[in-house]
Amino acid sequence: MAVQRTFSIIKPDATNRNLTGAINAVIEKAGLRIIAQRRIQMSQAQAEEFYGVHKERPFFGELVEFMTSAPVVVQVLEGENGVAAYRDVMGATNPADAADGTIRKLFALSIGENSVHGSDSAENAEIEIAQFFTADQIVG
Ligand code: YYY
Ligand code: MG
Repeated sequence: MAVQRTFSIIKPDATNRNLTGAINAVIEKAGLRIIAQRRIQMSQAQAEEFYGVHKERPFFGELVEFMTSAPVVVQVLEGENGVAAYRDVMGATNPADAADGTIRKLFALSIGENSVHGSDSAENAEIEIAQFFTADQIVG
């Protein structure tokens, strides 16, 4: 597997608790490089577009409300097998199922307030990165 980029969001439950640096330390310890990063207030339209795949799910309204409730940190990460590597260090969606040492086990509050997003495929990583970053903002 080659070096690959993935898209990450540090979510409102984590920024509210001042955990950006602590989460970045776990990311970097896992061997992933943070090659772009910006703190933003996500708009309703941005959150609806970003999570569009989930729009028919019962939790969609709450998810959009949560993602727009406080600032988030959007990031591009790069590393060997980056998409899978970040999913591994994030841990399971529900922190109750997340392995020891993962970001969600360490920091997540619930299945909804689960501290981080990470792309689930290389194709989605490209789409998600392009929603928040231009090529010149990513310095690998
Ligand atoms: O990729 P990942 O974040 O691990 O989970 P997804 O299945 O893509 O769901 C996106 C997001 O939606 C999840 O991080 C929390 C929220 N969510 C929820 O609130 N309740 C669920 N039963 C499933 C997902
Ligand atoms: Mg997902």
